[in-house]
Amino acid sequence: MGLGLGLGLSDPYLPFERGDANMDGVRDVSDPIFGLAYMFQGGVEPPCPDAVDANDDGELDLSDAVAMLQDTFLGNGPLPEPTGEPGQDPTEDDLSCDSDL
Ligand SMILES: [Ca+2]
Ligand SMILES: [Ca+2]
Ligand SMILES: [Ca+2]
Repeated sequence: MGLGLGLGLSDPYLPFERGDANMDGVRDVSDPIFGLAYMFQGGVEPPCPDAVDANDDGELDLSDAVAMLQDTFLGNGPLPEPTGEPGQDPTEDDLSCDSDL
């Protein structure tokens, strides 16, 4: 761990967009897939677990992937803030943008 490297990677207040599970700046089908892979297949740890918490209930589970899919394909959104552009989580829970779960 070199000093100055990875700046912001473990910042719990990193701005994020809810539902952008893989944090690539785009919300599409790859996000619920990313979330599901992490939750059920031991996939890559999300860079921002809070972004994966699509329904903002403080837990990562199947309902979050469902919420992402409904928002993306059925227009059932919007998801809880922050949406549209990266921001902070307005609600207190156990999730954050810290990469350590
Ligand atoms: Ca994405
Ligand atoms: Ca959730
Ligand atoms: Ca939250």
